[in-house]
Amino acid sequence: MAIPIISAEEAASYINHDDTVGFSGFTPAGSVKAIPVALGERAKAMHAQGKPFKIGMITGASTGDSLDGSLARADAVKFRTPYQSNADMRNLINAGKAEYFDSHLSVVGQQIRYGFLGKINWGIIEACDVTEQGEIVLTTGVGISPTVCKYADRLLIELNAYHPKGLRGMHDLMVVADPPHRREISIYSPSDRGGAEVIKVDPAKIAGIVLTNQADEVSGFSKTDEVTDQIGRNVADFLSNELKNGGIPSSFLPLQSGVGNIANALLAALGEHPGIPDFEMYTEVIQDSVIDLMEKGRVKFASGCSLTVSPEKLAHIYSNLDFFHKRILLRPQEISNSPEVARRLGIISINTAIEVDLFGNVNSTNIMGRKMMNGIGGSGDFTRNAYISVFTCPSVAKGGKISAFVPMVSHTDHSEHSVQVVITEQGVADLRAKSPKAKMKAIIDNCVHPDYKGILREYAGLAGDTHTPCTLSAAFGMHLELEKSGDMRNINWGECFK
Ligand code: 0RQ
Repeated sequence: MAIPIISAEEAASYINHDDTVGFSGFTPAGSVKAIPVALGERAKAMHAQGKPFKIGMITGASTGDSLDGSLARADAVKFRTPYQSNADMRNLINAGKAEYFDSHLSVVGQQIRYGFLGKINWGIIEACDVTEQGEIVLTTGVGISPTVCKYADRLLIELNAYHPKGLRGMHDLMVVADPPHRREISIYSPSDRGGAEVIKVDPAKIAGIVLTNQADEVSGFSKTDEVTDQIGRNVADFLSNELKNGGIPSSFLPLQSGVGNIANALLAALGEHPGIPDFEMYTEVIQDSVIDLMEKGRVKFASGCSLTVSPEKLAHIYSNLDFFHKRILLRPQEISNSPEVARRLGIISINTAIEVDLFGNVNSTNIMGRKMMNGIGGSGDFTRNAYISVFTCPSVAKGGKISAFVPMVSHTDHSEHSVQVVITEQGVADLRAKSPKAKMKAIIDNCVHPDYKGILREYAGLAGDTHTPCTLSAAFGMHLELEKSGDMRNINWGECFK
């Protein structure tokens, strides 16, 4: 039976108000593009007729503007999970117009299977190839696609000619069994394969194929600056010292690093550092910098969930597919971010904080404790299970008006029990085997911006001599000062400790 070729509009017409839809991709890589734009238009038309139209959106991680942007601008989102980074979606969420639940990325697949997210009516999946036998070859991002294909009632495929069919073989796909039948994931080094090259479904489940030819909506990175470059060098120096001191096995360990400019800068710094041997990555997002280091022989292998690279870099990969086939595997986020595998391999995790408190608790998600930025993403999957967990951030934000270091974080994503090392452009605070008071000293001495060292030392002196020095009336003093005067440097502790 041939699978019908349909238009994006026809595909969108199959989706009803209140449906829950699972989407392919991870970051803009592998996210669907044509159908969600048509879906946004359908929602607007329904709203114009006075009819409700909102869907539940389950994705791998963030997506491209065609998906998150189109549906947010059409006010077509009932709920959204697990991670987003689109400005319109963020505004919708922070305006209280879409229920957003932030989740560790490794658990999304199992939450679908356990039924925690309700029934999945539709799966919309981007592929570079679909056979009449129902074999689906994914593109640049895997995300939750294997589970969605298995658990959604029906599927719609965007067959995107932009991506070559030769991508087949770059994916390592599996859906793990659920308790009490789950067995170990048989990955003992980043390049081990445990699963299949394709997703296999009953072709009758596919309601239609929409033909597209569109690049992933990956935006480029802004140029690194002196601060991000210095953070990168500090991370590289720290890891090189650990190697010298025997804190890390001499063969080195697989690396996980987050996304964004800091991650890009620190990978470049690691690549340049003579004390860092050639290394492997067991991470979720493979960025441009990883590809550059692969070509220099510095990165030997990268296991990830997505190939989130600029269009130029992707074109380069596609014209050298044989080279990259041997060096890249893309896996479902349940596997790329697996706590079991992260702990077995002993990965070094490096993620970014929005704010950190004097004891090493990290806020990565909520500005001033209440406005959602992106979500926790995979940072918790790796941090909690790393051999060494590192958090990086610039020591100040907004031109110095905000200190990244505060007496108490306004929201906690990673607790002091999981955060081992904090690194800014100022230096490195190694929090391992330290009491809260010793952590406080290490952070103020090594990571805090000079403008805030005196301010935080004064707080520490006033906060009491308990196990975890803290005065509740003053713990959010710097946040309150920011709201009052727009600059944390104006804090007057005398008023807070009255
Ligand atoms: O805003 O650009 O308007 O000035 O927050 O900060 O320094 O540009 O950092 O883009 O790397 O994002 C934690 C959000 C950092 C990200 C976070 C302002 C600052 C700026 C962004 P402006 P930067 P980044 C792999 C792992 C969680 C998920 C994760 C993230 C903006 O890294 O989402 O780790 N992490 N996933 O000015 C107010 C503060 C602030 C502040 C910074 N204290 N108060 N604003 N900003 N600190 C990826 C996946 O899981 C897919």
